Amino acid sequence: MDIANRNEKNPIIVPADVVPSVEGAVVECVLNAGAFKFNGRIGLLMRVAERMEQVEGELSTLVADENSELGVKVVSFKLDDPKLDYTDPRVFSYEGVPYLTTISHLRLAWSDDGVNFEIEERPLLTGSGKMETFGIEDCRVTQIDDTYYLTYSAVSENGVGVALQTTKDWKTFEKYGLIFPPHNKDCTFFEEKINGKFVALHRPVGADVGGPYMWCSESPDLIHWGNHDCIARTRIRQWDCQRLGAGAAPIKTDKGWLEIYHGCNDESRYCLGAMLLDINNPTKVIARSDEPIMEPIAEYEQKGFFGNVVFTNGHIIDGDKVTIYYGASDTVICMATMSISEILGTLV
Ligand code: MAN
Repeated sequence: MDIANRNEKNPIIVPADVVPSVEGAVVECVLNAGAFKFNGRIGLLMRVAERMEQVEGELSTLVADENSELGVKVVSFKLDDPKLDYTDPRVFSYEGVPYLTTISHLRLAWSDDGVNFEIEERPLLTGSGKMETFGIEDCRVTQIDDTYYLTYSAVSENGVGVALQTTKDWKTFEKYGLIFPPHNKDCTFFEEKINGKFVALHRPVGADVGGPYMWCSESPDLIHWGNHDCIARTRIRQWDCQRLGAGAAPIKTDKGWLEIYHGCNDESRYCLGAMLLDINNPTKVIARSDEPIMEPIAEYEQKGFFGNVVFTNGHIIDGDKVTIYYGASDTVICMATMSISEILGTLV
């Protein structure tokens, strides 16, 4: 059952609102934003996906290149070249070498009311180094005391891993590099240490045996991660049968940690559901959504760059209300509110 109250202004941020980061680039998608509070304002750390204007008969994309003045270089292929494998609008390969169709960076937007956002003109963080040549994506922002922990997908020809940076002022950043190597994404920290350790949910992908399952790991120092435990797997014939991954930081409730997560079925339809984790031992799943709590039903959630997607990695809590910022159809940013007690009531 879809229990989301969609904002009447949806979509609240669209690609045309965002100034491209380099001349000649087109912002194709603005999506999957981390959300946080700073100095009394609401911040979104958005994923902005760009490529150059497409030429007929060709497919071109951008790859980070520290030697070029713009920081990116254009790579193009002829669409009728048999070595090109292009069936998914998000990814393609040429002679077996993988590429993304767009390159993403992270950009800030600020708001006083949580609905109307002012978007910064320049990227905040762009891919850098050999683990981020295809860009950085889908950042979760977790605040513990006065530090913000930014966990995001670092994408390159080496694979997709999880990188970490921290900041206190949104101006200076400390880089930790990859904390989980490929393939891994959908990583969020809990908003407090548990038993004295940082705790993260993340999503490695088991090859042959195993799959894209949700794991929980802990660390004393953000560098060394251990006590790895697989806490939730895909469920055959259900809405999350193909893959699943954590959204933003788990919400502390008197019933346990409430995690809003995404799941996808064999038709690549992305929905949101929830799971409840034990308050002292978050590797223990107490309850989980049988049915999605949000499904792609609005037109902007069904049609776009990659349709039939609702995906969240950012929310703001206010008492019983959770405001969910979500990417719709991998194209635009939307918002919806839900009652936390109502979500808890749907779990079995
Ligand atoms: C998947 C999708 C894309 C994303 C790549 C790399 O194909 O989630 O949107 O760009 O993975 O992370």
